[in-house]
Amino acid sequence: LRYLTAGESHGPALVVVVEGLPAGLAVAREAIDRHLARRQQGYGRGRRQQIEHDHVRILSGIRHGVTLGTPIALEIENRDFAHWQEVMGADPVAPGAVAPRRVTRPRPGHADLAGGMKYGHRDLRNVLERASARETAARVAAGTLGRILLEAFGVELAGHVVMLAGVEADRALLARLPLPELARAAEASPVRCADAEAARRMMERIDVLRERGDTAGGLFEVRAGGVPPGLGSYAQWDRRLDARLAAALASIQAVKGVEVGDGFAAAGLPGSEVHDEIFHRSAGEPAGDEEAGGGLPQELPGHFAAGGYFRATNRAGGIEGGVTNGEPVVVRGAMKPLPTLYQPLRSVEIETKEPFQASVERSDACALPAAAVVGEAVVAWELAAAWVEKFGGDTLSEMEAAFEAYRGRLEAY
Ligand code: EPS
Repeated sequence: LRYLTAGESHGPALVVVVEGLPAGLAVAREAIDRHLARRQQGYGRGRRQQIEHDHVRILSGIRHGVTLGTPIALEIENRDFAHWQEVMGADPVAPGAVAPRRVTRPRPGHADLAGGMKYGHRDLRNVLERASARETAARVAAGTLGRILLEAFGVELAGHVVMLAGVEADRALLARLPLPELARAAEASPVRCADAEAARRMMERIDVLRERGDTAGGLFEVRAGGVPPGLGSYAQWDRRLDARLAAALASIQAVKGVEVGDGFAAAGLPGSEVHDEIFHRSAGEPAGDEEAGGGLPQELPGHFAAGGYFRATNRAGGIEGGVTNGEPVVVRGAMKPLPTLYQPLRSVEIETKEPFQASVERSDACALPAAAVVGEAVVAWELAAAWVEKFGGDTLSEMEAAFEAYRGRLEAY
């Protein structure tokens, strides 16, 4: 399974080509549009989101609502292009003419200067147009296709915000929520945080920062439930699923850190407090209260039931040795505060080499809720890719047969 995106932020459109999905998978255009719309929401977004109303146009690979097994090409129009035709047009400009809206002032924290040096661009617009997080719309479209495949097998996903600009959600509270409830509560929150009290304080924090011309980052988490054991592999470094998820999350614009399971917190604890003990249902019925009456602890919500093995904790985030273990996959991305600040930062003009103070015309004060939706999409994609590798097949029914055979094997294990 693979995909490539193309498109500039203020160009005519974003496009994505997806290859490797089986034939026979029902895909509704509305499902892709729904996730595109979710990505555009979130408290702290700027004026650009009032211009864009992302919709997907399916150019190939899907006919009458069903995948053909051939490359799927999707297009998302940039409505803002209407105002940028002269700036972003593909045709040559008159000799000697200066491109309109030329950028020669690299913004700290953006790709501008490093990208200009790398490609020899004297107009930094050539860098920023592609480096922009607008590109994540295309990734949500692709990720939704992966998600639709996973959902056909009962896998559920939820992306949500756990910390915003230092305001922490109650993690113990969130950990107790079953995945559908977590997803519902996050969906209802303008900052995509399922802890309503923390969400209120997060919005206040965004208001304060925006007032100061500043920006907010934070931590988002993606959980996937109903994931069978055995996706990914310890056999080779580039097949380890945690490594692939980490790369996918780190590839999201402005993400500077990734955690799998308890991640950085686990590094400071003794091993006895970190590793998830293994139980088997044959030892008795789950009593729910191990301390009081002995018996077995409770299975975790989102656990993949096959074969009777389970854990009572999930500090590993559902992955051991680069392989899923049947517990929910839990990963986190740390997003830096967006570098496009109304409050100026010092930089250097690339023609004159003179210092200037970088500031902007429009920006998002916070895009963390959107990053949680993009996180869901890239996690769905990596899980779907591992799924296709394990269960193979050119058609969905071949894949279903392979999955059922595997499930039977797990029951007997
Ligand atoms: C972005 C800057 C802003 C964001 C944009 C990403 O765009 P503009 O410069 O046009 O105001 O709104 O995000 C999107 C357009 C989007 O759909 O997410 C950047 O520099 O990364």
